[in-house]
Amino acid sequence: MTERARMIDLTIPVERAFLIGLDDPDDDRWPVERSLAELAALAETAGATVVGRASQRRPTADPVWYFGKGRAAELVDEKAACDFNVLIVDDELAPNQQRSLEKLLDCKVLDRSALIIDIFARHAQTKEGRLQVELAALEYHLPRLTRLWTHLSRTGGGIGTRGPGESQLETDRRLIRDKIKKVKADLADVEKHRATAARNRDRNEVASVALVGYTNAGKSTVLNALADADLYAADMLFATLDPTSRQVSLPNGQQAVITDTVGFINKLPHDLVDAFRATLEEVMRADLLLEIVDAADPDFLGQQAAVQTVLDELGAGDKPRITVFNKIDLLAVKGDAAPSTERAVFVSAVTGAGLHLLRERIADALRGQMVAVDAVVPYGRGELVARARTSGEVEERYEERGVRISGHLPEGIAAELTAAGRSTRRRGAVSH
Ligand SMILES: Nc1nc2c(ncn2[C@@H]2O[C@H](COP(=O)(O)OP(=O)(O)OP(=O)(O)O)[C@@H](O)[C@H]2O)c(=O)[nH]1
Ligand SMILES: [Mg+2]
Repeated sequence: MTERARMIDLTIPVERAFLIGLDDPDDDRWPVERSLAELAALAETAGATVVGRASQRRPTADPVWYFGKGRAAELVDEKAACDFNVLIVDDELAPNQQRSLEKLLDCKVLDRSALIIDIFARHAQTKEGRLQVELAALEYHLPRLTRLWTHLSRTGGGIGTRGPGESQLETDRRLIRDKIKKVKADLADVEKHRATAARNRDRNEVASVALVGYTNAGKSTVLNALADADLYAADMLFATLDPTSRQVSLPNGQQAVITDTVGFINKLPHDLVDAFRATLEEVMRADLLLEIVDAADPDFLGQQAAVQTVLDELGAGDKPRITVFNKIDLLAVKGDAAPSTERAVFVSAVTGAGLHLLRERIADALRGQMVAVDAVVPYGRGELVARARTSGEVEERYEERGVRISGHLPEGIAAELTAAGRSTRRRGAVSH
């Protein structure tokens, strides 16, 4: 059992890492140096020390050696020169590529996906987050069991290592599959509870806004600034994993719930996207997305493309969206050089510049999704009037029959108001 537990523990001790990546001549979006710089940041977040890096110009990976065979062989000399004890590859490796590199270099070989899953495992706080990461780790390791579990078949078979017609490896795979089933069932349980909470929120008719964006773009800092909150924000990758919501007052008096969650990254492992799908989908049900972009990052366009890829994968690529170019305090060109538009706002979450305009744009965008109402609510329904006041943009006038509410509201509460108005009229008609 302890052996098994260790198998799925991705914790990396302090290690001397050497990074390698492909310099794809057809990809001008992510130059290899930038991708390796990001991989170095990931490696350091996971606790490794980066001691060197190398790239080879080729469009696709060699099916056996990742680099070409000759260039891969040179890594042996590089290992001797900088004394690395782990090789980290910038793309997801097939199990056989990983094996051949491990044999060649006689050290551990990790890929980008394993690294990202490791960081997620370190940062997951909630039960749901931990289950999601565990699921991703199990799914990721299932096809790679041959390498990880070799010590179990080291005895080379024999009595007690085989079930009827079943090798040890197959038994191990079955155990992992059983574990996956169990984690999925536990997750489904946790998610059911969250879905109920979400439905209750929907019934409250408070508009919901979700923050999305590349990791470290400043999502948590923006939410802190908008909501005067104190969420964990840090100059590190994947500081936030679990969704956190805060209520924010907009300039028109409307309230909105803004949710911050996990950031995206280039080549985000599919196993993670799948495992986090349920949480992310809840976020994606929001009325509006705020895409936070680190305007001071030289790769912000590539980051936006990576974010778009994940949003498309989640089926949220076309959702109403405001693009928030953050960190303008770090730009050389200050001030109004790039004027904000209806769907793009320039802010600094640190200095507060542009935040008022952002609040107004959020209110405008939410108003665009509301319907016009003009209804008289009976005086006995004060609770409905109070909800209308914070759900949208309305005027209240006190009339003889009740409170006249006119303006714009989300569809659900608008329908309730109209129904309440009608029922008074009906009651009135009967009594006459
Ligand atoms: N100079 C400057 N730094 C900022 C600004 N907004 C955020 N930061 C910094 O950027 C770093 C990342 O901010 P976070 O808010 O943690 O970013 P995030 O998008 O939530 O990141 P993850 O949760 O890790 O995906 C922190 O060090 C922030 O202080 C800004 O407007 N200007
Ligand atoms: Mg964050």
